[in-house]
Amino acid sequence: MAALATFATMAKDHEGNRLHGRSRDGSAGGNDNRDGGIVTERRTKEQTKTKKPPLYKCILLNDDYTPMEFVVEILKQIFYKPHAEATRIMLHVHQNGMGVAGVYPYEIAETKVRTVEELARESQYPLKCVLEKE
Ligand code: TYC
Repeated sequence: MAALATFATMAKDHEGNRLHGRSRDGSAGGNDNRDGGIVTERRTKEQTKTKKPPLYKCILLNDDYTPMEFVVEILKQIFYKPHAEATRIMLHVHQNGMGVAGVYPYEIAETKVRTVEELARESQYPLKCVLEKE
């Protein structure tokens, strides 16, 4: 019995986290009670392998032809901005030449840029949207 307890104490999981022998309920995370009453529990915090992806700003550019209402609709429908914020961003772009519509991981940002320019082209507006790494 002592030998079994020692084994449980020394056991490591596939990430090298030490598993610890225990004889209580098993309510804590990472437990496995298939071992005749010995319950194991992680002592160390589980390592997170996922890194945050680099983020990219979708920047709307001003032009003289795209209607303000069209830009507001783009901000609402593609960038999920509420009406008041969409209007504020549109006016910022109109007055300052450019402005951030949203910030996303690369593939999402790239897809939004394509969608914006596709919708603009369909309506024959010159609206441009570009990416900038944060
Ligand atoms: N400047 C445009 C106008 O006066 C409006 C506009 C705003 C266009 C933002 C593009 O990204 C833009 N109709």
